[in-house]
Amino acid sequence: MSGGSRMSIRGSASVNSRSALTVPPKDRSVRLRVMPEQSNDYRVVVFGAAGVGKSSLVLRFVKGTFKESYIPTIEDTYRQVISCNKQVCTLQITDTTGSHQFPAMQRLSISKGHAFILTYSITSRQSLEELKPIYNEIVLIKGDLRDIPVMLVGNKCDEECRDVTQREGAELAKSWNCAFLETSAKTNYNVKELFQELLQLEKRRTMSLQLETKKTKSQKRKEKLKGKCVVM
Ligand SMILES: Nc1nc2c(ncn2[C@@H]2O[C@H](COP(=O)(O)OP(=O)(O)OP(=O)(O)O)[C@@H](O)[C@H]2O)c(=O)[nH]1
Ligand SMILES: [Mg+2]
Repeated sequence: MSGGSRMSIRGSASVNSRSALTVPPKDRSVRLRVMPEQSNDYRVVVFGAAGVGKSSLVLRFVKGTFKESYIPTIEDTYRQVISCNKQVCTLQITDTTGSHQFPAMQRLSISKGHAFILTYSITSRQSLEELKPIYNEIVLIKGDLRDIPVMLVGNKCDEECRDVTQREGAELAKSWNCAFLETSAKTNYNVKELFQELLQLEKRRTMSLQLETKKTKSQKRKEKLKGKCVVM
């Protein structure tokens, strides 16, 4: 497929750290400057077998769109501004490939990720099976998952030809000690909830999709003055 070799960056103000690797070797000082570790980034990684709807879920969440066509992904990164501990923070969503051709990329995404969305399609038992090695790899790399938000997601729940029951999904999630939701990127069912719940699972920071930043002193002063103004 023509889109098979695509590697793009989308979303407003999106930056893909991999793109920095293309800087010529003699420009190493520049490379260090363009890829600082952004401590206020919150990195969510979306995993799952090919065609389960990872890109569709992410695009539905980030852009509010849905396409019936299927273009396989290699890796895309999207960025959104959110609130973290009442400060502005960047939610970085990595939409990974469903093909198993890039294990090194998968390991890198796991080690850099703060939270994980493990997606299968409710129309394919095989896609649920394919999540198991990914989950094991996350456990291997991250160790204890108690402090790491993980969400098991059964997508395409608008489809009638179901191959995995809701109960089976919930039971697997229970055995993995993670949260579970069924979603539909097509009908926009539970998509925002998925990201909201994932952020709420983060116990080390207070995360919210809504921007609730602390007001600066000058903002507070302006608001106070506004309240005292009388239209003559
Ligand atoms: N009915 C239905 N179809 C969906 C849904 N989500 C995605 N699809 C369709 O499933 C196909 C694959 O969707 P993608 O989002 O590209 O799947 P993916 O998991 O990103 O696939 P890879 O990038 O190859 O790993 C597309 O034709 C989508 O239109 C959904 O919720 N319901
Ligand atoms: Mg994709």
